[in-house]
Amino acid sequence: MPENEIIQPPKINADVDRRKLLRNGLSLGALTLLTGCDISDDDIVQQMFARVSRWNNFVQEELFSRSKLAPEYPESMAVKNFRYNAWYQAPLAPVIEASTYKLELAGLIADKRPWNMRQLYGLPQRSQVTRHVCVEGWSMIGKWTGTPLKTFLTLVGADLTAKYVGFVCADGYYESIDMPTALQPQTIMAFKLSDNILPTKYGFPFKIRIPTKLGFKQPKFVTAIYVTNRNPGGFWVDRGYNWFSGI
Ligand SMILES: Nc1nc2c(c(=O)[nH]1)N[C@H]1C(S)=C(S)[C@@H](COP(=O)(O)O)O[C@H]1N2
Ligand SMILES: [Mo]
Repeated sequence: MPENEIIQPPKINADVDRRKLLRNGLSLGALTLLTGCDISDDDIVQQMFARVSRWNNFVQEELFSRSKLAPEYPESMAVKNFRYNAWYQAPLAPVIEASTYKLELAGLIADKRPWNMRQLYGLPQRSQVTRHVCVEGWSMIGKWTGTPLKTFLTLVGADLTAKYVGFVCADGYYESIDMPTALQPQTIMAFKLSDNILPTKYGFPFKIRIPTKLGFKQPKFVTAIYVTNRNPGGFWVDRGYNWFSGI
C-alpha cells in the first residue's frame, strides 16, 4: 500500500482548536484502518499506527511551537499527598545515595563534566503549581520547585539548536523530549515536591517536570542528560505510546 494512500494529512489551519485537530488526526487513522486495509495483517496495522503516531507528533510539534504556557494554579490547590506512579510498586523505587550521586552529561553538550548534588541544588530555583496528567486516567495538581531545564542546558553549553534532549534513569526508564519543550520556561528539573526534597519514590534526586506533557514523558531518578539530533524514543514510546504526548 503506497504511503500517501494511508494518511492524507488535513491542512493545518492556525485557528483550529488543537484538541479537535488531534481528534480528527486520530479518527482519520481509524477510518483508514476500517476502510482501506486488511486488518488481519498485523504488520500493516502496526505500520499504520506508527504512521498515525508520526503524523500526530508532527501536528503536535507544529501547534506547540505557537502554543501558550500550561495553566498555573493557586498554591492552595496543590495536593499534599501526591499519587505515586511507575512501572513497578513504590517500595522498589531506586534509592540514590546523595553523597555519591553524579548527573552524567553526554552528546551535543560543550561541558560534559558530571554534576554532584551540591552543585545541582545550588542552581537558581522557582516554584510552580501545575497539573500532572497520567495517561492511565488520573490527574493531580502539585507544587514542584526546581531549575528551568533551559537554565541548566545553557550553563553546560548544550547545543540548543539540536532536536532532542534525552534522559536516562536509575530504574531502567528513559525518555526524550523535543528541544522547544526542553526550553519552555515551565519545564524544570524538579528538586522538591510540596516544598520537601523529592522523596525517593517521587524521583530523588530530581524529576523532569513538564506541565505541557503527559506524566510518562517526565522521567524520575534522572542519572544522565544528553542532547542529540536522533530521536532517542522512550520507555513507553517504544511500547507503542505517542512520542510527543502533549496535553
Ligand atoms: N524513572 C521513571 N520515571 C517515571 C516513571 C517510571 O516508571 N520511572 N513513570 C512515569 C509515569 S507513567 C508517571 S504518571 C509519573 C509519576 O510520577 P509521580 O510518582 O511523581 O506521581 O512518573 C513518570 N516518570
Ligand atoms: Mo503515567
